[in-house]
Formats: sequence, C-alpha cells, structure tokens
Amino acid sequence: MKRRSMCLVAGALALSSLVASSSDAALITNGDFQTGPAAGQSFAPASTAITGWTVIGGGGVERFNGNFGFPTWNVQLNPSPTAAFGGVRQTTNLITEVGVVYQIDIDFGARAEGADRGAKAVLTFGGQTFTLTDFTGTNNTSVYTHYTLLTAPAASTSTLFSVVAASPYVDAATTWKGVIDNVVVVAVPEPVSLGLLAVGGLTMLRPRRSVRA
Ligand SMILES: [Ca+2]
Repeated sequence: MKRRSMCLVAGALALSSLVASSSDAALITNGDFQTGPAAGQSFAPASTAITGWTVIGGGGVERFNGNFGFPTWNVQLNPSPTAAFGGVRQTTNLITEVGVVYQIDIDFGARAEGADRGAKAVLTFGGQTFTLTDFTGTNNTSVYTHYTLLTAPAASTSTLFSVVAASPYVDAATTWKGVIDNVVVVAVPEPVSLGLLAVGGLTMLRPRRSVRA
C-alpha cells in the first residue's frame, strides 16, 4: 500500500512537471542576441544574419557587443525622420494557444551617446501592441528598463513577434536609438489547471487508503 501510494504520488509529480516543462518552453530564439556575426555591424531590412531574427523597417538595426554602456550583445532599433523605422521580427516557434496567457520579458533602453536620450519602441505579439519607453538615463548612462508584459492571443496560428522603433522620430533627445536585449516569451501555467491536478492526485489516493482501512 505504501508502495502504491508512492507510485501515485510519483505519477502525479511527473504529470505536473510535464505540464510545467511544456509551459516553460521559451518561444523566442536567440532572445539574448548572443548568436550572430562575430563583429558588430548594421543590418539592412530583410537581413537574417542575426540568428532567429529578420530585420524589418527601412531604418534597419545594429548589433553590437557591450557598446555605449549596455552589457553583452544587443540589438539597436534605428529610428528615422521618415516612416522607415528599424526593427526585428520573429515567427519561428510562435504557435500560440487560445485561452493561454503569455508572458513577455524584455529589456529596453535608450542608447546614450554623450547626452541623456530617450527612446520609444512598439512591441507586437499575438495581435496586441505594447509601447516601450525609456527616459530613465541620467548622467549620460545607458540603463535598461525591464518590461514584463502579459497577453492572451486570440489566434492559435503562428503569431508574429516584433519590436520596432516608434514613430515619430523627433530629435536625438526625444526619440533616439532604443536597445533591446533578453527577450523571453513563455506560456504562463494556468493556476486553475495546476490546482485541479493537485486535487485529482489527492482524490486518487483517498479511495485506496480507505480500502486499506
Ligand atoms: Ca545580450
């Protein structure tokens, strides 16, 4: 009996870990931008040189390693006085489920270059858009603002994830190059489902115990 109960508990734990692992799967490839060309450079629209990402918008993007005070490889979204704002998009692995909440984590900061500068960008995922802003830099420092965003896509098909410099470009102090890094998108485990799973595991154990008694 004791052995049987242990098996049931182990089974319930295995099932719950299975649920957790599938929910924890990251949907974004190379979200930290560490994989790509060995040397930093600018990338034009349609470039796929940065692993997992496609450059969009006429302004293009830049990828550098630890530049302007930001640590590690990152991507800079180039604004523009025209409608050609630079950005990146990704569609690989972005198959979303209806009714599931997704959490987006991203670092965003304005690239300071000898002056305090601000930056704006628009993030799109699952048909919903979010505005990223950073005007927190002081003393000419480049500092990330960390965003944690939640969304529940209405479609279950392949979903676009993109981040582009926001319009309009005003001037260097108002809308300059925004830098992004550490992009992670995961499905949030549903508390109700996990709760039912736990109750189900306990319910399974009870009848067997009563039989023994
Ligand atoms: Ca990085």
